[in-house]
Amino acid sequence: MRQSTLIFVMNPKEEILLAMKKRGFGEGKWNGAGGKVEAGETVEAAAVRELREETGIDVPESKLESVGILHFTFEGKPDWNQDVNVFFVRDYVGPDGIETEEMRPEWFTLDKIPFDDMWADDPYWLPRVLEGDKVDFSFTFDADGDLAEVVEGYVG
Ligand code: 8WW
Repeated sequence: MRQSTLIFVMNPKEEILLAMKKRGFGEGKWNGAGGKVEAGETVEAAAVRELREETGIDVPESKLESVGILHFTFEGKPDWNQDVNVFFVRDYVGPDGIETEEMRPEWFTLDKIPFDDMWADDPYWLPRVLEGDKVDFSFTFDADGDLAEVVEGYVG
């Protein structure tokens, strides 16, 4: 399965950095930074790279906290199938994210996360991760692109 990354930055005020995707996969949705792991690259190196490319925020790998894995199956679009490795960066202090060609970042308080303009699976797992859980979920989108099945795996 193709490996991808997804990175959420939190600041000391407990705000979360989301970015509006301006083009490509997930266009029109708020999300963390993220993208495909390239050949010869570790998942952590890919996470640091995507965060920098998409928001201008530069963190060392040591700041990445692995918070779970999401398995996505798209019944209409098997090319989109992927495993997404999710990371948090907590207590980030530094420059705010900047708008890039791909994304427009914005800080959100945790009670104002715009789930209506995010991927349909995000309400299943993002609140859990924000509570400190590690997650393992499998999500299936049907041929119409609607979320059709949710299976929670076991995280020891
Ligand atoms: N939150 N897919 C990561 C990514 C990977 C490859 C290219 C972006 C989803 C969230 N993120 C993603 S993909 C994010 C671009 C999702 C299905 N539901 N929810």
